[in-house]
Amino acid sequence: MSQNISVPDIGDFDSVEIIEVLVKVGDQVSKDDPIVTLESDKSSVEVPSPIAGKITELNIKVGDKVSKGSLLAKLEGAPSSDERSKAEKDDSESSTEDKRDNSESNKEASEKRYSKSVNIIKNKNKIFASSSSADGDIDPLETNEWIESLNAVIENDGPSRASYLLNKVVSEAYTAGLVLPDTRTTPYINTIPTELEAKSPGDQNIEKKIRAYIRWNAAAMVVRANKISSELGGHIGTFASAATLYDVGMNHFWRAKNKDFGGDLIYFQGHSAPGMYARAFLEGRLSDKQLNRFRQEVNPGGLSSYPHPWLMPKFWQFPTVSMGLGPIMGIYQARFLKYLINRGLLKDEGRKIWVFLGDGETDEPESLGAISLAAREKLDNLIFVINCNLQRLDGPVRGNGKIIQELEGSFRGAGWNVLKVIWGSYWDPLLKADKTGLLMKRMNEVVDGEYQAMKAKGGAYVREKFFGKYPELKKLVSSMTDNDIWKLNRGGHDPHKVYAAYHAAVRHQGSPTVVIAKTVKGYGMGKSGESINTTHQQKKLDEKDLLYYRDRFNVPLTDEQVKNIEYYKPAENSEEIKYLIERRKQLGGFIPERSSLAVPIKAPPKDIFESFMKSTGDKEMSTTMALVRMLTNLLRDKNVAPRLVPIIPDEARTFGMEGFFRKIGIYAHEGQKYEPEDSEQLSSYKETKSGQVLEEGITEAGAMSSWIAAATAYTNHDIEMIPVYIFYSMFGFQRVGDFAWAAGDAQARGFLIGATAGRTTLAGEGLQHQDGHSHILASMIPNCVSYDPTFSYEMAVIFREGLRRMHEKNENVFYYITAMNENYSHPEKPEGADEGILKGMYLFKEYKNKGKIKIQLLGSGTILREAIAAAKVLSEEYNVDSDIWSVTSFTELRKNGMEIERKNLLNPDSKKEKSYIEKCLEKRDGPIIAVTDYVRSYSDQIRPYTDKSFYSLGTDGFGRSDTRKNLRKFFEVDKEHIIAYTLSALAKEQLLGSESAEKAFRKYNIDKKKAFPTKL
Ligand SMILES: Cc1ncc(C[n+]2csc(CCOP(=O)(O)OP(=O)(O)O)c2C)c(N)n1
Ligand SMILES: [Mg+2]
Repeated sequence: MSQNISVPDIGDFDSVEIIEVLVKVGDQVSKDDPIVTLESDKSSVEVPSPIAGKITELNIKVGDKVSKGSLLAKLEGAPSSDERSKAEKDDSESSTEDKRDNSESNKEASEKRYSKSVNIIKNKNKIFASSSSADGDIDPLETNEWIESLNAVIENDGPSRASYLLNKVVSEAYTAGLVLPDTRTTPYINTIPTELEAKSPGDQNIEKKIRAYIRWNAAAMVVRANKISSELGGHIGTFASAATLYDVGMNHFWRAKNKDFGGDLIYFQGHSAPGMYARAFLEGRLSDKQLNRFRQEVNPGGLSSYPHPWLMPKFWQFPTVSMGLGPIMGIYQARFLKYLINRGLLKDEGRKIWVFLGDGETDEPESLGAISLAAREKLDNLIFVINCNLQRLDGPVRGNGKIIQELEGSFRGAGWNVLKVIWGSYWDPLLKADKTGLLMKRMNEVVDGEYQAMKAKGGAYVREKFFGKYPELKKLVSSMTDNDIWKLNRGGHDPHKVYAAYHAAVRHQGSPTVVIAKTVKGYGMGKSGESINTTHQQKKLDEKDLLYYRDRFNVPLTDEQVKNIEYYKPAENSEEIKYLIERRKQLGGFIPERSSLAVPIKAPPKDIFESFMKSTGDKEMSTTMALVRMLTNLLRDKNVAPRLVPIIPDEARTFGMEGFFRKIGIYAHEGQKYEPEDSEQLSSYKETKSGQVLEEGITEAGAMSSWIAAATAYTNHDIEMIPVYIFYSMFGFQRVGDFAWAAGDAQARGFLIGATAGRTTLAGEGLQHQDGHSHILASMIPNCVSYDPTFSYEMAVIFREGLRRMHEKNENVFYYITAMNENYSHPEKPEGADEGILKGMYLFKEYKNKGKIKIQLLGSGTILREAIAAAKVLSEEYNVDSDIWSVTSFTELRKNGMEIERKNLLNPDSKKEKSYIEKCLEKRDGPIIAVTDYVRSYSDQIRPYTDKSFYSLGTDGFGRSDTRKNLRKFFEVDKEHIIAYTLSALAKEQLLGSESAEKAFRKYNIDKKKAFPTKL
């Protein structure tokens, strides 16, 4: 059967150019294989073959203009149902590359999941034994009848029938116009009723001892460090409050990565790090010498203050101490894990992402900002544990309210499974004995400020202030001593309650879970720091405090040993150590541990980039378009294609990337449940479960978190991925700078693209868009390699090298490249320019016509083109010759300059080594004029590394909307200003009289009275 391949609906474009013909007569093509690439002035898009078959006729050639319906080719063939799409093929090929043994059968893999048995709600005889008049009940008998009816339904027809009836009744009530009470929150009690708690199989006695030793060693480590110097700091109170939350996970839930299993991923709360070191010490992974080096990292072997993979690359996985970043990065990590599974790149092993955060940390917008996404994406591989010790650094988190209730409302509202762990087991008999409901009422009415004070002030205070409010409650505890009352524990310190919550959390399906646990900050620290406002910064414990701490947790150390702040570690063959090691063995190994089994990606063939090395002739395009075309080409390479992760926060059309929607699909875990409005079009909005594009919506923080997840997949999932996050205008580094820093710490590998960059290049948008400083921000991150290319061949050389360094050679750097939306023609790559492009500068053009006067003209990005134009005028009209340097990276030049200068200073007797800038410029005459579309400090970076006079022009000041021409005039980086300022600089250098400059100022109407742009 012969079939025509015609141009489908390409949206608003007519008469677009064919820039590539990707098949020839006789070629066998699969369905969706690209036939030609079309390019409008804004974007390029491939036309796929509608069916599989053999090309029998080609009706077009490169350069032809086509419109909707134009005949492109004919082919012989028929659609074949078993034909797998190219993407699918690539996916399966790449997943077999994974070094980890993936041959395991699905059955075995599924055994590594937690058993699916959910907590079946058992029948309860009574929900409330009797109702109370204290809560305004005007007819307790009637209330009881309702409750008994409900109990009868639960008993006879089961909980789901009871839920159904309740829902029905509630719906009826809404229809009748009743205003029902707010149900975002549940009573201030544990979510899991006592009788439904899963029981821990662990040996509680041994676990208690282990926990005590870990607590002790963590505190001892901080106190010891501060004996060395109080500069060193550290925290005791946070881990003291969280020890049980971590210990239960370590002993029973968190499965390590090993050759058979990918491992659960745990985001530890940053300043609870001492606890993780203390456990690793008992596990034999860290020595006492290393503990003694807590926060003394300058010499090798120290332990980092917080989780920093850069500093402890074999230990820490996630940098979490900048509050708020851990939670959102954890959410997107869970989402990215599902993405890898849904794309067929990883098998589903039921791995979990656990994220620990403080209650104060939830103040950060990033902490809660993506919780609705987590629910929407049904991330049941995600578990948050919020340690609600009711305090942050300065004082109570919600003194006048209840943080646990507030969080419950937010998470429930967002669609999470919420498990509150508020009260410990000692409260169980009291709650059971509370026939009036008053205890729960009291629990509900006390605010966090009071709860905190109670734990600071002792049992008598609690009796008086908490139970004393109602005579019935006072009576309830009348047989208890003050000490008994003091022992009434909080849920987060009760291993039974914590176990039950984690057990339920890992089995929950369909939505993420948050465990909200109530604890005491500085638990066990007594007068020196338990539940007091200054707990957070307590890093010194005196002898008395230490003895108290030892006694409180029964740590078997003599007074003398306590005074010496000795660590405690039982013998290797003690039951505690054997137990601890055995537990971890059962769970597959130690946590945290950072490793990578990822296989490097084979570099794509050179020809993928070859077309960009040639001149575009009259054809104009932007560097953004060139990059998008490069990515399109890379999607044809079988090694690279499946690993590319294009990430865009709602700006694909801005960058001309809409062609990716149809070609590789937008990732959507539920596929596409609707027919898109533009389904007939070539670039229609295609959402699919195996989609490759991460279309994030308007969240730069989310997009950056996705990028970090993908950029560290080589270690967290043992698969090398190539994330390319293209952000819009200044909403890149400026918005997500802290994430970019964390990415450096995490040793991310991938591309960040600052698109429509440059203060005057993104013309119309104005002050809060035009980016004139992202390169400065990027330059501060030690392992970020950044470039501001002008021409498509520069972009190609840089991008290719990025792929090679990061994904083939596995260097732990990431690339930041700015791309512009200004269309212009691109010249051919000058012979031998590659090295200079990568090092930061190369000679683009020389004027040596007639002039005796010479300048070194350095430019980057679009403003290089203004410099090129200025050079021509300077040469032709003013007899000033120039060497024009394309500076692809002032930042890379500076790095080299700094390093060489230091080397020379360290070796005063040796022959002076030359920096790359010096090598380029040493034999060249004249002062340097450097021009960029960025603030002057960008080009000023290299000032110290050259002896030449240096003048920089840049775009300091607030941007504003106007045309490019007017903006460049305003910021004084246009051709005319470059000419005039160059002539003036030459006058200052006494290489030329001042008349030329004055003439130019007049000729170009340069207003000398205009204020400096930063003041306008
Ligand atoms: C972005 C950021 N701001 C400030 C800090 C400094 N800081 C460290 S811990 C802390 C208080 C933490 O309180 P919470 O989250 O309740 O944790 P807790 O120690 O109580 O468990 C602050 C403000 C930080 N680490 N990160
Ligand atoms: Mg707190």
